[in-house]
Amino acid sequence: MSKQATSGLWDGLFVDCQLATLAGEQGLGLVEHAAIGWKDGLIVFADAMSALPDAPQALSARVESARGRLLTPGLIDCHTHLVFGGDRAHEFDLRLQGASYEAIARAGGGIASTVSQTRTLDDDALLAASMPRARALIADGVTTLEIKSGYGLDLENELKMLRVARRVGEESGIDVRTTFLGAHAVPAEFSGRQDAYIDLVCTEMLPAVAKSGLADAVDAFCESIGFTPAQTRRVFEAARALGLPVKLHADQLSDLGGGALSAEFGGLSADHIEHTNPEGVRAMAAAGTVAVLLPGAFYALRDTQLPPIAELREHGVPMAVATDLNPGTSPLLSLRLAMNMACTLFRLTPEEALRGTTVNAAKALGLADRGRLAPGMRADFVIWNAGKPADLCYWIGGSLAENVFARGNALRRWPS
Ligand code: DI6
Ligand code: FE
Repeated sequence: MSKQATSGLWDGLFVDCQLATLAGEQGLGLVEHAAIGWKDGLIVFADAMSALPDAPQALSARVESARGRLLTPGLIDCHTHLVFGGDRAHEFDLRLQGASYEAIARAGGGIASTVSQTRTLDDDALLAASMPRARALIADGVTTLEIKSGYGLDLENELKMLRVARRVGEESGIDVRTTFLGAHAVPAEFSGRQDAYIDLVCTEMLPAVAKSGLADAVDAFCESIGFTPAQTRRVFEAARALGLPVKLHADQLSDLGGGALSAEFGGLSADHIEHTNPEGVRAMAAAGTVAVLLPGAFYALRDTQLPPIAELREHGVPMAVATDLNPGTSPLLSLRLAMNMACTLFRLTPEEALRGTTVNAAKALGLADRGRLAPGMRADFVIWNAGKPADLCYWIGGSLAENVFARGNALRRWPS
């Protein structure tokens, strides 16, 4: 066939599927006896087979039956610290012996320990350390991944982390969104000089990061062991002046008004929010700031303060779910397991958990071109060894993804 003759054909078509399109404002948008077709990395059809404009073989040279299996949008992990050196397994031991996360951090462990281990690695070594973690997430359905810096804490090492994060995307074939988290902790060389470090973040690091084009957003760790609301505000003002959107590690260990602070700056999200008060929830609702729930950290720290789920529902704040993959408080390598934990620990419904890793996670990253199965969206989708959406939350761990498509490219051989 000449190129001319094939140019109208779709690149691929699944028939006999059960689609969870997530296309509506609510619910899962289930379509049975459905088909999905794509071309040039975008979805061209996602609807009932009876609505196909022609016979499947006439629409695409590559057609496969999904034999009734479930297809969903590719999962979006909208909060990770996936790029880092070393690990902190010894802190796991210490916590089991009774030490608190805060006490370990104050004694020079915690984030500072990962900073030392990350600074020693060059770009290639840091990439090599990070890729297996990315592959683990992707193998069970992740097609968009947010990665934060924050273990470099000087310009050179923060830029290195952001470069490596971008390379994770290039090497793996999925989309990586990067976030500058220079205000994650005070580096040892600024010990006792928190404000001087924030000066550096605002006047030197942020402008250079913005100029590099390596960051899509800016985050801060607003916490008793992190930065104060006043310091966070300075970071947000500097980000705003540079045109970068913000998001926040908010109210995880204490109520510092982080939810409201993120909302005040039109934040994409406020993350953790276990201690966020009703005023903060209302501010988030008004600003359209997404609540990113991180049950992996809640679990690992054996936290007992639940995020204000009922209030978030009542005020219609969109809820996302992410792994918070990091070496200290959430060494969690499965977004589906985070969904299971969100149901079991936070009492989300499986439907809320799936909206939380698709359409609402896209919103938390400011992305309108994914998270749903509809014509014009990126052809990011997963075919699951499952027949219904609740299965994705029900099974604890393991891998259920049979194949993962990012921009129409299959992770595994396809057609199979
Ligand atoms: N995200 C973070 O950035 C901190 N906690 C969290 O949930 C600390 C991460 C770390 O301890 O390395
Ligand atoms: Fe985090």
